[in-house]
Amino acid sequence: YIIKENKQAYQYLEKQLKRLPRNESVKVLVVDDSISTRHYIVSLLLRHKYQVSEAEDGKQALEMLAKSPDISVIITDNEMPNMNGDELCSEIRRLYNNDEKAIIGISGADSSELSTLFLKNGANDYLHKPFNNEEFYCRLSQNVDMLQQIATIKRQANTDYLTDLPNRRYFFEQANNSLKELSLKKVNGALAMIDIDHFKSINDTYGHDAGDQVLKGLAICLKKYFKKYLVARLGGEEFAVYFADETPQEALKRLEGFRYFVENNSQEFSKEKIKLTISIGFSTGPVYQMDTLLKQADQKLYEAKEAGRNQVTS
Ligand code: GH3
Ligand code: MG
Ligand code: MG
Ligand code: MG
Ligand code: MG
Repeated sequence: YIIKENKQAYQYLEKQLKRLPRNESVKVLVVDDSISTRHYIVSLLLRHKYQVSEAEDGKQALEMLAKSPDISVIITDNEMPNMNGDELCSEIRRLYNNDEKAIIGISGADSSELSTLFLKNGANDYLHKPFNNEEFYCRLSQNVDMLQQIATIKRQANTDYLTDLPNRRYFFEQANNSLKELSLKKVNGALAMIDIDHFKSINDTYGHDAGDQVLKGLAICLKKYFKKYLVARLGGEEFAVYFADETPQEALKRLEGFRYFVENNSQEFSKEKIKLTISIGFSTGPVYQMDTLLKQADQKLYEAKEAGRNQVTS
């Protein structure tokens, strides 16, 4: 019996220990006008290694959120001067997405309507004072887990699995947003489509795994070479670079530099040196829709292929 109990205690401890390093990266903001309550909650959080900030009212809380965008959990009292907890909730929800920040309301007031009010105004959870410490930790860690799971799913939805580059979806979303901004300033964006030449024959000669390796290698080079810009894998052996704040001359110079680099640096796969070249289609102009810009770049890419590949066409 003792062994069994110890085993359970150990398992609990292990689980807690595994949590600790993760908690260290979670920033929690405690909002309460009562210093003693605030410090009690802060001490609970510190015991579990959370990063903690404090605010004594809603106004200060909003200022801290603006200053520290990485605060992901807000624990708030209800009755406070100037702005109540439920008002703070709706203000936070107006300013920040609810998949980025979790709010837990806490109050000692004896009203069953209060938890409803908190939840209606966008709180994720509610605790009645005095609360059980274990319940506090459970509710907190469930909310933290939820935020982390959403972040993981978002990252996966926006990333190409093979190369770890942004995928087509993310690329279109970001570039379209950027083009919208550029259209207001009457500034042109620019887009390059990059396609590996005769990639099919690389697969045929060295195998599909080698082909995958070449794609991964090229993605690493792209990321380094075009660090300042938005790079993505559009699909297959096609990549794209979006230039938001660059002259066409500079963009073309960099693209030509990259083409030259690829031609002169072979990729290695199980001791085989694989040579490859790329063709690039470039498009720019007063066009503020990605679809149109992409069609134009695709046309230029086609021309580069027709003209003998291994070149940049604009
Ligand atoms: P071109 O110079 O005209 O672009 O010729 P290409 O052979 O590069 O173009 P094509 O469109 O004929 O063939 C593209 C090939 O890319 C066919 C497909 O099997 C391969 N491919 C697409 N996605 C992947 C992938 O994720 N991994 C590997 N290994 N091959 C891929
Ligand atoms: Mg209060
Ligand atoms: Mg190709
Ligand atoms: Mg093709
Ligand atoms: Mg292609």
